[in-house]
Amino acid sequence: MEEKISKSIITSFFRKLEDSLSVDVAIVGAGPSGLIAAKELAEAGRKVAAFESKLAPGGGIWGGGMLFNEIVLQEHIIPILDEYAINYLPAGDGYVTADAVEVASSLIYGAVHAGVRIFNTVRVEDLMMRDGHVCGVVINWNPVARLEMHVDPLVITAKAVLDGTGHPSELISLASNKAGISLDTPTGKVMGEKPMWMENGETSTVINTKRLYPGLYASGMAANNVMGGFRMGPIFGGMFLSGKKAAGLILEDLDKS
Ligand code: 48F
Repeated sequence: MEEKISKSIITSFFRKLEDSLSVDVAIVGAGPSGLIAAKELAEAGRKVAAFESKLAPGGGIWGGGMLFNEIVLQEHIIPILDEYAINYLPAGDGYVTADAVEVASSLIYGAVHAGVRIFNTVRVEDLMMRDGHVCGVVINWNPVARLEMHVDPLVITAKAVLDGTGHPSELISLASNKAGISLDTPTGKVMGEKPMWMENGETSTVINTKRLYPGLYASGMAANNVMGGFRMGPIFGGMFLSGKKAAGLILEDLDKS
């Protein structure tokens, strides 16, 4: 029996990995914006793999505000909550609250059931580029990176790559520093996140969600960091809308190619 169990896991995992060696879209970071974008893209019939360095996908949702596991959303986000059948309570002044655990698990479930392959504990450590176009991601086990083991990575090719890594915008920073590419920002470089300003941050996250280089897009707090937007704490409407917008932009470009 033990052999059968081990063999089943190995066989299914490698089937999943092998089938994801070449995808339409690689999502880096399974926070709220990445998960929402991933579901939208998969529902549009695209092959999507998401790579999350932590054991649990969900990013900054789980902890709510200061570990009080409730998040706040604007009332106009209710249709998206309904899409996932997420419960919410009115909080007055145009806001609702939702249970952080319910939101995180629903976004994960939504993505996986739309056909997204989520590879957790896998860190994207580099990009692949050809002829002025980002065309893949370089992956390794996150524990390998954390233990500083000298282990070479593997590569996933992708027509589009979405940086949903949150505050550090890891991938785009790397593309800017290492590949020296000029990003579609006012300075051509990563502008850097500004301090807390919830209202402004919420709006700017959506505006800042864009294609920064052929094949390379940013969503959520990564988009804000790249474009110099404000941070906004445990209010999540902007993250949800940013994920939707990123998916739309990627689909538009994929349809053209
Ligand atoms: O930060 P995160 O939740 O992304 P987001 O969609 O949402 C931000 C909010 O959670 C919150 C906020 C709300 O107002 O400000 O912060 O911008 O999730 C980013 C995910 O990316 C993973 C990281 O573990 C987290 O789960 N991640 C970061 N770098 C890498 C990565 C990497 N190099 N490879 C794979 N995953």
